[in-house]
Amino acid sequence: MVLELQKPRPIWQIMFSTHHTDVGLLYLITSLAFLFMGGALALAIRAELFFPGSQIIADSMTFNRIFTVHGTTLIFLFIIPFASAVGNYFVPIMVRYKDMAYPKLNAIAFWMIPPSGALIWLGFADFTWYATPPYSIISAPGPAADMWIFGLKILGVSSVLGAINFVVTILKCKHPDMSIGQVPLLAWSFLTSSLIIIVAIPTFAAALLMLLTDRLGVSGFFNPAMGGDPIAYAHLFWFTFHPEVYVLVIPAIGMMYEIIPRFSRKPIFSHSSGIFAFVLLSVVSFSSWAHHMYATGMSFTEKTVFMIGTLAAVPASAMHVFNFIATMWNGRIKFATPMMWAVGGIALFFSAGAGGVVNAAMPLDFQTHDSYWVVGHFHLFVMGTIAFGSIGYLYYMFPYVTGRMYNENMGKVHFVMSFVGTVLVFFTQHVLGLYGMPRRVFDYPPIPEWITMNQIASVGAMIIGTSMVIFLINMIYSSAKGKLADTDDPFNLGGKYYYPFESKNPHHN
Ligand code: HEM
Ligand SMILES: [Cu+2]
Repeated sequence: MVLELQKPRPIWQIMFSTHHTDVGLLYLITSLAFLFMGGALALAIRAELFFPGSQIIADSMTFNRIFTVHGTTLIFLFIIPFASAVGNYFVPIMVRYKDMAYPKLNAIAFWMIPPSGALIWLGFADFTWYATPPYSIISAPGPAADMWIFGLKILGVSSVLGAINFVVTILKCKHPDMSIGQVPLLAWSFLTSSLIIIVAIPTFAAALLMLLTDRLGVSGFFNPAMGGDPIAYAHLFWFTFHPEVYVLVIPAIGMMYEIIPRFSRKPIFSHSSGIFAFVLLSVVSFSSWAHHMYATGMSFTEKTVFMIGTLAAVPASAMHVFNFIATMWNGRIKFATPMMWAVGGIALFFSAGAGGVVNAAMPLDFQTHDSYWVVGHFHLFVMGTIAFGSIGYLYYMFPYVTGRMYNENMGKVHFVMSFVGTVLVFFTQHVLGLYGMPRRVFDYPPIPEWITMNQIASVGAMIIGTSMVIFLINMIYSSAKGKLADTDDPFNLGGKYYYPFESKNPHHN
């Protein structure tokens, strides 16, 4: 295993490197920085909603800016770059190749992220992560809106470049002794999610360009005053972003596939069904985008088709859950920190999926649409599953990357607090939605139930926030001063039962 931080090197050597572990490290540090920045905005939102009326945020425009940048940051600047960090670090090792297929392209893809992050944060746009037209073309203030559009445009290019690199590395550079069916499931997760990116992102790239020319007044694709149609934007947006939610979740599941067998001290129950479920998910991810649009006046037949298309994702997701349970069954499970995060993530994945089925059922969606239910639904996925899998994997890779061990007790406290916090915030938001509270609101009337539930949610968010401080201290302190890890078996699991990282990748530049 490559131990990058064991021999301290000047930071510029890492910054100008194109070696996959260095680029991985850059992705990792950047994504974690954005995790904390986006998380701070979430706390501001929950603090504001603790009481009805205006508390700490001056007006609704500022509120809109905060939650637009919060969502954009956590999805595009934390979750996706975090997955790229793991992919860069481990995919070449897993397929037994010396680096990514195109190392320079890889570094370029990374270096697109800081400028887009700067555009998004300095602009502080206000039109939600969805850039809702016609507001976004007619009256969203520039340059904030234009900066957001450019930021997202660059991020899209970066994702596509990264995805091409993963596909070529896995399919073309894997060791000839290794069949594609033997490639570890984590690498398969990058292969399938990269293929989704390559198919889906160009549509959004086109939509962004149309949005921009609309804003400049030279076209009217989405501008009703010029004969355009805002619903067309919704189709283009969701054609990209419904599949994109699987781009977010698939690598997190891949990470769980590394953790669960290792800490159950058993091989994965079914490698081939894991592959099959990834492939199936990436195909059906395209059959459901219009479930975001039931309320836009589609015909009953169209709605029914998309409802069935959406439900097709359920068995594919369930296959992963069964695979995890069957792997743990009769295993000698060790509940170290990474395992706790992975198992907690699976439990929340299951709960979030159940909520998704409710949304997918078109008649029920008329009740939940644009309410806090939807906020609860997708946060259970993005926080409960994707962030949980990612953070679990971060603890898992920590000794391999730094050569030191994190503090196990702090890791467990971090997990327990985050789990309790996540349940408090996002289950409560589902209920708030059923009580009729609309999403994306700066203020709400003093209805007693609404106040109580908003307060429970805000307290949950504060618990998560506190646990993240513990996490930060643990990571920084342990990477410098933690006790040295036994890099053959840092978690004391005995033997090399399931251990994909045997090879060393030499630096070649
Ligand atoms: C893979 C993990 C998933 C993620 C990350 C995710 C994410 C999201 C997001 C971000 C939204 C809100 C979009 C917005 O309006 O801003 C959403 C809404 C929705 N999701 Fe999911 N989702 C996931 C899985 C599912 C599943 C498995 C189903 C169905 C079985 C589902 C069904 C829906 C539906 C129908 C809506 C629209 C609700 C509405 O606005 O009325 N989702 N999801
Ligand atoms: Cu969707």
